[in-house]
Amino acid sequence: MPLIQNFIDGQFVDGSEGKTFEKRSPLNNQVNAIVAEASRADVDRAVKAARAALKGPWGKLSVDARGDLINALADEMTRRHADFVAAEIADTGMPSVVAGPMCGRGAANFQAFVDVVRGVATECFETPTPDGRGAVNIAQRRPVGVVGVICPWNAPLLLMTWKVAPALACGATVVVKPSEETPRTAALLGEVMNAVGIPKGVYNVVNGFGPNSAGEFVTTHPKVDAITFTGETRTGEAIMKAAATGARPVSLEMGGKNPGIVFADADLDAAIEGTVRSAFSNTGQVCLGTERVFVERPLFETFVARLKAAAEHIRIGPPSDPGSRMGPLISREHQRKVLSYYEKAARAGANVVTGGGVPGMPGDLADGAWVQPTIWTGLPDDAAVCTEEIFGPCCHIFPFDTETEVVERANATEYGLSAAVWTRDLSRAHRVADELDVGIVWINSWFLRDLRTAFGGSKHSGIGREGGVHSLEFYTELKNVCVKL
Ligand code: NAD
Ligand code: 6OD
Repeated sequence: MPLIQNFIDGQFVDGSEGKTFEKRSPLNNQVNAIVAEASRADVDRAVKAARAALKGPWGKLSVDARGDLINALADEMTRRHADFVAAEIADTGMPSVVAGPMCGRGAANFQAFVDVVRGVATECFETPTPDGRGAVNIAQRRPVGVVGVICPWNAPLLLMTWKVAPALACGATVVVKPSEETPRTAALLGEVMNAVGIPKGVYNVVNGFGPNSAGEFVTTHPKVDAITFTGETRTGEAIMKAAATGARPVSLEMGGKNPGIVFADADLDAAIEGTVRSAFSNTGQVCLGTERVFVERPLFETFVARLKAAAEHIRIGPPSDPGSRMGPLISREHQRKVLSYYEKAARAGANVVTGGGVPGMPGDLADGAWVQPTIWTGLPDDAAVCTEEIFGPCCHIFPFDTETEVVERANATEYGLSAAVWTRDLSRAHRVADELDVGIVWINSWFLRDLRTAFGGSKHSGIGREGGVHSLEFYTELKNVCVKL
């Protein structure tokens, strides 16, 4: 049975209290790894190592030298792509068509932020002085310090490196707490860090859970200078409270209940293909997913029939089946949550267009966390399945009649992460995009990413923006140096 250890100060280590926990495969619910749980003392050691690295060789590297090392890391990740994919699949049960591109984003994240940091200009003002000689003000960007990185399980390597890459490119150091469900790729990245010579202490990984475990130990540690988090809104609120002690900055990327809006003039094939992805990709475990789909009335029946056919065409299966396009949910616990919404929808009187249960799976797969892709119609906007984030492969489709009405209904949620708008009328697309209370709007596309753009949510979906130069606002602090000439 593989043992997944913590990675502290460049070394793989067990928890100092000898505690471990089991990691189960979502495919069949069998234990497939033992994970060493970090104690408060281990987290303290990781934070001290990260702080020493800040002051040590890492802190002394020029931006270019640091960039060269990080690019070497990205190259080594690319060389070991298959190992990362295998690790991600072992933790999540994703088909390789899902895990492959997600893991590719690991290396891409590092390369993108090296480019950003190398290319960024610094602010400079010439200031008049009474003696006429003047002064210049130069804004220096200093690394924010030791960053606590708290990660979710739905796209483990992608989302972890989305934070670690800009932190390192900016010269900061990190203590990462991967999700208890997905410890493997964070550990593997430690191996790659050592292989390319990233100094010890720059990247640390501590395993465990949230409250009274590694998550809480990281976020309450007084020598963690900033905390970046991706996960549920409720967890983000707890982390923000922890960060209040010491007035430390937080960056929070949280939940969503995102709308897809399909106007009758949309390219129907593109809208169907995009909505299949936005509702069912990664078994619906994507924060940007569209669990609420609004379709203009003249297109409604056709759209529902086409999406039903497409959902029923998705091949569900284990990663060993090369034709599989949808894996299980992350765990039996998450399966219970998603199925509870499937039951709530049925009880509330939804029309179950397709799915609504568990697919029949052969052999020991029957014990896995499988659910059917599911589509509902007929519920009011305020039904629980239409307002609460389910994080499963499901969506409710509503008809709408006017642009004003659909914008109002799309905005009637506590979340504000993203939206997808499908129309051939670009003036309308711009008007609607302007009116939506979200951080990201895709027009005639979904999850089309450019890593230089601002990424984050409004309302309960997040605080702050990461991506491109926006990440620098979080991972660095400006120091103004005024030079009298
Ligand atoms: P989660 O909030 O349950 O857990 C996230 C991480 O926080 C885990 O590592 C967990 O151990 C840790 N944690 C839990 N309680 C903690 C505490 N009190 N203190 C410190 N750490 C704590 O989220 P999840 O279930 O892993 O991920 C799914 C959620 O993430 C969904 O809501 C999804 O929308 C959201 N998400 C958002 C984005 C985004 O970019 N906005 C991206 C991906 C996922
Ligand atoms: O693409 C990204 O950078 C990103 N943060 C994606 C988030 C996906 C959520 O599941």
